[in-house]
Amino acid sequence: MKKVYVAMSADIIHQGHLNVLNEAKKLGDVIVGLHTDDVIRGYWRNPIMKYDERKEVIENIKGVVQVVLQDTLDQVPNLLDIKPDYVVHGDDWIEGSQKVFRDKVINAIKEWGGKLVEVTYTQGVSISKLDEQLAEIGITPQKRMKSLKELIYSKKPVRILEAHNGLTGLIVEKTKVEKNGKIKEFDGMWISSLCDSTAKGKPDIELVDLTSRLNTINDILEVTTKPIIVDGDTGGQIEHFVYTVKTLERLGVSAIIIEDKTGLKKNSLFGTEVKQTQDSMEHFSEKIKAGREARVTSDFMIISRIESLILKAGMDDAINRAKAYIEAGTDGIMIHSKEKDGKEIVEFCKRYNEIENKVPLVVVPTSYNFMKEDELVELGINVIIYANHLIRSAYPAMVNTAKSILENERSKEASSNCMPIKEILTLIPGGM
Ligand code: SPV
Ligand code: MG
Repeated sequence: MKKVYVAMSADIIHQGHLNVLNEAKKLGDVIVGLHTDDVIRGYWRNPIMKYDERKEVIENIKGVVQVVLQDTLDQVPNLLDIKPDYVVHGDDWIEGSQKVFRDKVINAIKEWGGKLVEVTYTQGVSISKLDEQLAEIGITPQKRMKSLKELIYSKKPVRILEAHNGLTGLIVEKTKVEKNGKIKEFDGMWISSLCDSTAKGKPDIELVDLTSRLNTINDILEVTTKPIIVDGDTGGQIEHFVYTVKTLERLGVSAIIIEDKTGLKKNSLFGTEVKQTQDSMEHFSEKIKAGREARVTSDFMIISRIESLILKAGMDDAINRAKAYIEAGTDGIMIHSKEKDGKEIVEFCKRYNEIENKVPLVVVPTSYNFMKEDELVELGINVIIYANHLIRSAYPAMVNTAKSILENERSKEASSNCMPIKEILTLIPGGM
């Protein structure tokens, strides 16, 4: 029998996969190169089914004689090993980001006279489409809550973007780009105190109360499935904080981040320009402990945000606080900095990595925005939060439109910067 090689992720099996495997079967014994969980994470997201589960499914498909592990997107290392007579693939890789892998395969199999057979792509079904359909079905609070921890312990970086209403939640949920053969998207949402307050026309001073914040959170929960991290400001009084933890956990929020400040909270990006007071290490540790005791499951994460660098209390203070908060049982540390050169973040990370019982590390690179995700991951950072970028980009666009209407005494000029009426009408499905 001839050997036929088919590479796939097979995360959700659909008729497109069966079509490719059926065509492969006609040519000989089918060997499936099954992508490892890391490969799937590398080009997209956490697989829904783990490698062993996917392997069991594929092994039981008629015509498949063997499943081998494929630990790179590139098939060539396995092909050199197996030297199949045929490689079978969908014809969707002739153009686009997967083309480089196709070229490599053609080059490699030439050596032993192997042939590439391309099967017509099954229109209307794809894993990303099925994924969207699954998202439309929705998610339970428990499943959503757990998903952040699962991501943090399996993927680097976990990429989070600010959302302050249902629409921005949908943007975070759905926006995807394809780059170098990888699908990039955000892993979850940050409900920023700054953006939530700004969207309500209020200052970021813990003025917008929990009930009002919960309205925003609920709007986002209703139309999305990705994990949510809530900016909990200082967490307030310990006696109040325990209730906040219970409420958020019950709703299916994945984490709350509280900052070690006390008194009237001002936004950290003001730094020392305004009066801001750091909480004592001991009192804040008590708050963390109380929050931990209040939650029902350990799936809900309580993350401690250190303000020592913002308030110029020094690197030693920041590191000592990290150790104390870890001791108090925090599930993660967020280190904040408003320096543009990123140097203090680099230094903090180096020292933080030496802490033996360290927990996942979160950053908000608003000021040191020149640093790329790879660089931050290299420093040991697990979660990157883009904390305010949707509202900051929307506001100037809206002001320009308002000004244009005033200046021109009509909306014609402004319309070129607006989305077409047809698009706004159909943006949210179900309106017709
Ligand atoms: C927020 O987004 O509200 C934050 C992050 O707390 S920062 O504005 O940088 O302090
Ligand atoms: Mg905030």
